[in-house]
Amino acid sequence: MHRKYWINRVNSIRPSDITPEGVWLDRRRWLAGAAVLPLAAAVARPAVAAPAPPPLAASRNARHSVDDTPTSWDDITSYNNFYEFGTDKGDPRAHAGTLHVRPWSVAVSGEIEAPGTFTLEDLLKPHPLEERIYRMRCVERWSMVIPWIGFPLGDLVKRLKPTSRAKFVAFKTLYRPREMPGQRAGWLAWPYVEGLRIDEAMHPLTLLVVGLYGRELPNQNGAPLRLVVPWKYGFKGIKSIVSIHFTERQPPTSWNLAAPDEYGFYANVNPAVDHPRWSQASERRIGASLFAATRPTLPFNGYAAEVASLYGGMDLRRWF
Ligand SMILES: Nc1nc2c(c(=O)[nH]1)N[C@H]1C(S)=C(S)[C@@H](COP(=O)(O)O)O[C@H]1N2
Ligand SMILES: [Mo]
Repeated sequence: MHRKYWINRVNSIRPSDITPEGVWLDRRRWLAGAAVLPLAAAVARPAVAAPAPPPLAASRNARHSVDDTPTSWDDITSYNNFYEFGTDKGDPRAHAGTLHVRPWSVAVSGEIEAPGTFTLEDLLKPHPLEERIYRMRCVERWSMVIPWIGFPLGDLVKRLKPTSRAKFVAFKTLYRPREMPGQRAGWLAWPYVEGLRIDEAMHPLTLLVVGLYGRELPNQNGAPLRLVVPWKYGFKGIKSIVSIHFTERQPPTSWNLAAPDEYGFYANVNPAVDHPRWSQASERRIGASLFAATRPTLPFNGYAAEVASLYGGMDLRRWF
């Protein structure tokens, strides 16, 4: 893949410089980044949580919903990973109010019949929205249960008519450092990029998401459009998407570029494959009572019956 096309600014950072997804902070880098954040927030608007977004109607798809108790709205919208707004879990809610999510457009390019640019409205128009309650598992070993609103990515892929050379789909987040203070720090090479194999993108569980809990997506959760792949670690779920690119070759992904020994392209949830620095055998369910919080990690995050066949012949002990 042509890195230049995807990455505006490549940083020569070592894995030890990278913040969570479990890693320690390089103190100088952190201080530099921390100085940027309050300043940006003060200039743009005070760092207070935005009001809840407008309601968004969608009927529940029970067949694709789990029975686990959903995590609270407060937890889902205040404990976030969105490094464009900072590396602390509370930073996205505090700072993402500065992001303008309208107007919004999405470029579709590469191996498809008619490359071009859609307004968000035109992109969404043909697709009926549904609610699906999915498990969500971060590689940092916490999990949630989230009532998303969206539609299958596969329906959009079909509509875009990929050529026979389209083997992968690559996604890009907005690059707008004026509104995304984290992009003025070197935590990752911006913009954030992610990708799926085309059969993963076509799988009926893979969602493009525009809302949660009966409302439009809060900025901190990736407004106005994000990806959700429930059997993979959360970092695959790229937020605030502005580009969808079809390609013959496996595209670069942000966390793999930052720490190739730690974060793979496939990143399927797997209790048997440990992260180099910690076990993935168990997880902590955010908001659950002390006794119920720690639970075993499920293969493919509990979606093995639906997705394991995608990986026939692959060595699941590797997550690269
Ligand atoms: N653009 C972008 N997308 C991103 C991230 C990010 O930092 N930037 N973090 C990822 C990670 S590590 C996780 S766990 C999920 C968190 O989604 P949530 O905050 O809605 O729970 O978003 C993913 N998508
Ligand atoms: Mo994550």
